[in-house]
Amino acid sequence: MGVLSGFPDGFVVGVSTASYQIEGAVHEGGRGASIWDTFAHTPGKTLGGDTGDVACDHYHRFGEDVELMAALGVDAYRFSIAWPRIQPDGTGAPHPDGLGFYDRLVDALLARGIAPTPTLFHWDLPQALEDQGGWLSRETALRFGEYAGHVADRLGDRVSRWITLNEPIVHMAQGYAFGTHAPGRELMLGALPVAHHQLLGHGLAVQALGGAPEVMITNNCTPVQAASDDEADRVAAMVYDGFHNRLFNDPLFLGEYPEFLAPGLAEVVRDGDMATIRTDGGALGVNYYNPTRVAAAEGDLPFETRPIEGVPTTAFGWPVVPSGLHDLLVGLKDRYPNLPSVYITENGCSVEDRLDDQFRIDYLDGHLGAVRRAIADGVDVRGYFVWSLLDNFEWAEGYRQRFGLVRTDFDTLARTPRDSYRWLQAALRERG
Ligand code: IFM
Repeated sequence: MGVLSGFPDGFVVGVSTASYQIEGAVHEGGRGASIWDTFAHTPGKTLGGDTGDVACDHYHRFGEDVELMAALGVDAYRFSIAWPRIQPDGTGAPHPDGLGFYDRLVDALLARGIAPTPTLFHWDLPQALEDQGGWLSRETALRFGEYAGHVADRLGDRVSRWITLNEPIVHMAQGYAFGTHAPGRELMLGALPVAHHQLLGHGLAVQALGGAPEVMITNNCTPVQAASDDEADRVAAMVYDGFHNRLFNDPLFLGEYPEFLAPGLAEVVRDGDMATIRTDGGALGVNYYNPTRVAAAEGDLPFETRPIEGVPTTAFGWPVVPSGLHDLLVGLKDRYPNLPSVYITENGCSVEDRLDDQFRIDYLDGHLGAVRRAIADGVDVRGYFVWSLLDNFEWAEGYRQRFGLVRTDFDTLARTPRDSYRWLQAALRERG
């Protein structure tokens, strides 16, 4: 059976990227500074001092990248829009050059039969908004709603599938709690308001997108296992699940925060917010990479992660557990009977720098199989996007971790398709 057989008609297969990770051209087209420009240029924050100044130079080479996708045969492309290109200071009239860039990208995709699937926020917040508190401030949620409106006004006639924010848990935890990502704040539990303000921004963006057929937030989800049957480890696993998964899914589908986290959010939640956040219909974007094994700990946080033994690991050291994706999807459906349709908006792996990447082929094959089984078990999964089209700037890890179906030479910026690209191309051709 072909890897793409057995999926429902219309199942979308796509590839995924993000603005700061691929675009470069950080001083062109009127773009303002983002928190990632600031962070990456701060000594010691990224591996080898790498920055996104040039990245894959997609800003200038997007035509070549669209041709790569067309030749691959994908149905859709998930990219992100850099907010500082649209509003250099995070507020006010949209910059025509910023809108113009994404307008041309959308037209180029449509001309090749590829459905544009933009994400409005993939972590590159305008620095000017961070200077006023960033996502710790309610104002940023309001500004996000306005920004979404500007983008919708320009692209809404041609884009029908939208993603509001990417992985709010990762942005909150790494950006505001631990300081390992921009904006580099180390507030630990003081970062919690960032969760609410991002979710509120999502709800306001849904309103601004005014009835677009498919609007979703993309949550990074992980099935959580307790490291042992001990009561303390089981409690630690529940707490971890609460922070990582339920904090961002419960408000969407249950209209409330997990009970143990609600008191920490009481000060920032205002009347009407939960109704703005709650989703009826729409869709959910899920990014899945691996399950997480958790044990009790004594420290600032009551849990710590432990390695998952006995499975292969990616170049990043992440465990490869395709069945975790099936279990995650079925678990979401069990917890939320009103779960809308789901898109796997990211799944993929970093592999050492080589063109014969059988490891990635096996990874994708296994995870697509897990999605197929979840559909057979009743989860309404409508699509699957590989992370990523190209090797790109992997945040604090710089350019070392390579996630691309296509290799990027970061000296010449030449793109070279890998074996995994050819494998997916053949599967898409066979599917027809
Ligand atoms: O590169 C990231 C992406 O920006 C968000 N999800 C996880 C990917 C791999 O770490």
